[in-house]
Parts: sequence; structure tokens; C-alpha cells
Amino acid sequence: MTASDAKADAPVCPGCGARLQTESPDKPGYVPEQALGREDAICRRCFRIKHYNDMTQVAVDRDDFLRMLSGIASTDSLVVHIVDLFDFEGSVISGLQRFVGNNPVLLVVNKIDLLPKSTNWNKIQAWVRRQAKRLGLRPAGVVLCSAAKRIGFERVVEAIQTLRDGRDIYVVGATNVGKSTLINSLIRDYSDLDRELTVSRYPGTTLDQIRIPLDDGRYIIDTPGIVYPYRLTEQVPKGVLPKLLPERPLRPLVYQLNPRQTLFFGALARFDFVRGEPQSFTIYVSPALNVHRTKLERADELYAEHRGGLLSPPDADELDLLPPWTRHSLRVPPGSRTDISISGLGWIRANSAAGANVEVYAPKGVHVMLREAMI
Ligand SMILES: Nc1nc2c(ncn2[C@@H]2O[C@H](COP(=O)(O)OP(=O)(O)OP(=O)(O)O)[C@@H](O)[C@H]2O)c(=O)[nH]1
Ligand SMILES: [Mg+2]
Repeated sequence: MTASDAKADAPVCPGCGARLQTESPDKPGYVPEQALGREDAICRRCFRIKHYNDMTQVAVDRDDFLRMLSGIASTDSLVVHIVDLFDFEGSVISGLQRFVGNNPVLLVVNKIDLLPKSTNWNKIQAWVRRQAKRLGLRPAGVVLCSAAKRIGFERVVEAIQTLRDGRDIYVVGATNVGKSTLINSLIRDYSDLDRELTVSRYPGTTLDQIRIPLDDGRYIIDTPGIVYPYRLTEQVPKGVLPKLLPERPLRPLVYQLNPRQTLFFGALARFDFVRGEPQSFTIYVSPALNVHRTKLERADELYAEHRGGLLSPPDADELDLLPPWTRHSLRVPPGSRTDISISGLGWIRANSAAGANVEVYAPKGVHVMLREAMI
């Protein structure tokens, strides 16, 4: 996974886990020769992320991640499985139970700061448990938290202490769910270590396992995120991510729609209310994203004329980097509380008991699905 020309016994970058090397500036772990001897040397990529918020994307091999996960079964550890509440289905490792052997799993649902303040957390907790069960996960515990905002952090620590029983702690999850952020918070609050893992808003920051010693001789292990190509966040050009990933709590937007009306989410996705009684739909997407309403019969023309302009992101010069759209026809069943979820973009809650026929256009490969409403 890391630079093949790095020597196997070379020190690793404490930020991303890549083996340090001085040969290939374009490969992971590169440090200039004179920096290599320094005790706190981090690779150039981590340096740039840290100081300039500038990320060099590195191609990663999904099989490496799966091999790494498979290795966990033969260890004696507590597996902390972090999921991003903003992209729950997209960030869950649904086959995790297969990989962990007899080790207990703690399911940590992160980024709860993104939900509206008025959220009923007991309901979310129950929703998470139902979804986890549906997806075949059998966690020994479920906790909700915000690693970045330190909300619910004591619950995470308590659950880890209860379940750990002297074992190592493996922190696993999809890219960008907040694994390294959570470990940084743990280090800061519960140890004397002077260490900081590299975190960034871009998926694929951590490149290899990073073992951080605990007081009792065991380790907490940060791992690279698994790349799930069906998340919009893995498909968009880098420049789009700041608009796609919310930094502040979502402000649900309620749209009262008549049938044959359309909503555009920039030029990233399109939602057509095709058939049903006039009804309201509640949109949960990043507040930075532009939502544009139009009539269905105007939608194709509007898109052709205004994508990259009025309909952005992506901007015109990045449009070609996005895969073409696929159309998903969905039937929202009557009488149900249903979300239409677009992995990585957010979700649309259908509010009417009467049901609806809708169509969603999203970049090819991005998962679009119906689920029980979260809120
Ligand atoms: N809103 C919010 N953002 C968070 C939270 N935790 C982490 N983030 C943000 O999520 C992004 C990814 O965080 P990382 O800690 O790098 O995630 P990771 O899982 O280690 O990512 P990889 O190393 O790419 O697998 C960063 O922009 C973090 O600031 C949280 O609780 N709330
Ligand atoms: Mg990380």
C-alpha cells in the first residue's frame, strides 16, 4: 500500500503510517533527506495537509484493506467500528462480522454534531440499532458521539473501558468517518503522549496502520479507511468536497412539491417527484450545497444550459471529472416514514402517508436507496 521503494525497516510517518523514504517525492512517505533524521519527522504529504490543508491523493488498493481487516480475526482485540451518521449505509462495513473472529465490536456512530440540535437522540440510537441488525452487524455496544466536537466522548471512553478487557484496540471504518480524529481526542485527553495523527477533510488520509502504545503495554491502532466507490464523496473532484461535506449542523429544508417538480443538488444529483399527491419533502444535505427547484419538463434543458454555472458544484472545469448520471426509479411506499438516501450527499425525507413515485439521478455507481427515516 505504501511506497514500494521505502525500506522495510525505515521509520513510519507518525501522521499517516506510510514508511518514510527519501527517493520518490511522488510516493507516500517522502521526506527530504535532511528531515529524515529528525525525531518528529512527518512525510511531506502530512506536512502539507497540516499546514496548507492541501492533500495529495494516493491510489490505494482495496484488497490491502480487506487483507488488513482479515488479519484482525487472529488478534486479541476490541474492534472499534466507526460509522459516519451523515452517510450511515455508505460508511458501514457490512461484512465486518466475518473479519473480526471472536473479537467484540463497539459500533461508534460519529459526527452527531451534524444533526439538528432538536434531534431526539434516543430515537437515533434505536434507529442505529435497527439498521445495524438489518445489515448483519452484531455489535457488543453502540455509542453516538462527535469526535471533533467532543460530544458523547465520555460514553465512548466508558464503552471502550468496559469492553476492552486489556486488549489492543483496532479502530476501523470507511474513509473519512473520523477514525484519526477520535484517536487524537483520546490521546489528548487520556495520555501524556505528544502525538498527532494527520486528519483531513479528504478521504484516504491515513495510509497504513499506526500503532500507538497504551499505558498497559497494549496498543490502539489507527487504520486506513476502506474506500467504498459507491459514496459520492469518493467520486467527486477534490474541489467539490468542501461543499459536499457539512461542517455545521444540517438545516433541514422543507420543499412543498407538486408532482412533476424537480430539485437539483448543484450538478451532482437530481430529484424528480414524478407522481403522487402534492406533499412536502425534507432535504438533509450540506448547507453549503445549492438546491434549485424547477418544473420537470424544464429540467433537462436547465441542466444542459446551466450545469457548472447556476447548477454547481462541480464548476464548469470539473464537470468532466464526474461520472455520468444513472437514473433510479423509486416507489416510496404509502404509510411509511421513508428517507431517499444518496450516499455521501445526504437524504430526502418523504413526509406524506400517501406515498410517491420519484426518480433520482446520481453519478454512476453512487448508491441511491430507500430506508426507514432517520429523523
Ligand atoms: N462534523 C464532524 N466532522 C468530523 C468529526 N470527526 C471527524 N470529522 C471530520 O471528518 C474528516 C475526516 O476525519 P479523519 O479523522 O481524517 O477521518 P479518518 O476516518 O481517519 O479518514 P481516513 O484516514 O481517510 O480513513 C475531517 O475533516 C474531520 O474534521 C465529527 O465528529 N464531526
Ligand atoms: Mg485517518
